[in-house]
Amino acid sequence: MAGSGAPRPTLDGVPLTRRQLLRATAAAAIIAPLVPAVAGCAPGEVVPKTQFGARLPIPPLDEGALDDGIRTFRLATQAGTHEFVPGQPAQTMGYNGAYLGPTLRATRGERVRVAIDNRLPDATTVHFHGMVLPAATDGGPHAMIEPGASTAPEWTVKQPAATLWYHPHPHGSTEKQVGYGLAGLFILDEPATDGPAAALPHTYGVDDIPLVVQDRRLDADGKITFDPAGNSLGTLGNSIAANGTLGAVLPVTTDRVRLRILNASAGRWFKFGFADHRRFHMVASDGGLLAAPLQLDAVQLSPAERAEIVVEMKPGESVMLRSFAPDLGRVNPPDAFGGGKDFDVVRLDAAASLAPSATLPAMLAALPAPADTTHATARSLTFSGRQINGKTMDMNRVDFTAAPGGSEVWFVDNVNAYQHNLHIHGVQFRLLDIDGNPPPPERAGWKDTIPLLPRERNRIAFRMPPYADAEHPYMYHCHLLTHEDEGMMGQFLVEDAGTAGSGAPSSHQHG
Ligand SMILES: [Cu+2]
Repeated sequence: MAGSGAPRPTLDGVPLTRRQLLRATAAAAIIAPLVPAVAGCAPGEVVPKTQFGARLPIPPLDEGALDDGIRTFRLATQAGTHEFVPGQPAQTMGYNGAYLGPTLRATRGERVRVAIDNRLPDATTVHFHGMVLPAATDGGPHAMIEPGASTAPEWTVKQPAATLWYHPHPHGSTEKQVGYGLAGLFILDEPATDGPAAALPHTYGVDDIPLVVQDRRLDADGKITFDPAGNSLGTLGNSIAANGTLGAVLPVTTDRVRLRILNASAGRWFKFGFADHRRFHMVASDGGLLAAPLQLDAVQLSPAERAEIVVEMKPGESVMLRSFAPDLGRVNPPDAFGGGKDFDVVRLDAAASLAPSATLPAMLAALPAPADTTHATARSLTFSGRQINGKTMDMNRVDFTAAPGGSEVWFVDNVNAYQHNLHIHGVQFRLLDIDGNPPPPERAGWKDTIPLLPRERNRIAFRMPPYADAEHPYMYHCHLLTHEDEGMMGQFLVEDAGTAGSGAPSSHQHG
């Protein structure tokens, strides 16, 4: 494509003839842009006729302010309007803006505080997804912030550099609040500036690009709608937004660009790759850097998972970041539950000349072997319907207690014919095997969320958070937001030996 200008536009992935192109361009000028029409669109079917051209917005970078040595961020939830389709404002929610939120950024070892004002008419929480922190600051469903109220959780960052995120977690209404736009990235850095990460593209918004990808279910007026009963997975959208924009284009000015991709959808699986099948390097999973750059032609993400990838570009070329039909294991037929479709996400347009980037380092991080499982506490979790181990979430029931820093091995079974996934609060874990087989290399690093494909058993290992608290539980749940809202969640307490028991979180008091 280089040398012949931009690639030929396509509709439904079929290259257009010059005559069709002229006709399509003329039509687009009249009804521009081609609006995804819901009428006649099967549940979960993405309408592919998005025109690409809008510049990809970059969420503002917020490094907070030092207040008595504490890196302090301010987030205000608010209602607003946002135009997914130009001229068609949709009601939305955002942090410090109408839709999505700033990218927060802090360094390992720092004390951080997030001062939150809830300016919504509804109660909310702010959960720090992937953060290793005390349960009382984690922003789970017990940490409700009433309309007009404020809170300011603080903790010390004690984990490797990673791309984490924050989002609401009010029990029963997480899908709506995330779906209306409450989500943002939380980037952690290492204090050393000479480690392998220094050789990765790291200039925010220039060669280090946040990419919050969501399927949106827009109606004919461009408004956000929900369809939790439309599919076993819950709501599947008909349009793909990147940082809140349909058909976005990223101008690339360096010969390597890093994409920090978050699947912030309620229920959709993505399998990200490039339309020309070029290979790229994955450098980080949910909880931090992989041991070494991993060459791939696609990486699949279930809701809430992240991947950092580095892709090389040539001057003047364009390439589409595409989601290919995901591999859904025993899903049958394979195009059920959001499978079977390719669709375009963001187009990367390289400038005519590109600034040189550093070569990727051969090694990225000292990734320790997964925790010793010999003396671990073993637990079994069976995911079925909207229940874990036959139980629906009860805010007043603690499902188990564990020792601070205790070694755990969990056997996690999905007995359904459709997908679930698993997220655990307050920890980063490692995937040991899937049905007894080693995990794919893209899931062999630090994880806080893993897909649970139909009738698969995933085995994971981790250490419990080091923070004892007999009152505030951590959550574990399916991150398909409809499933979570409908009760596919449980909770555990991390307590010192001697105080451990079972019962409602409120029944435990420090002695
Ligand atoms: Cu689920």
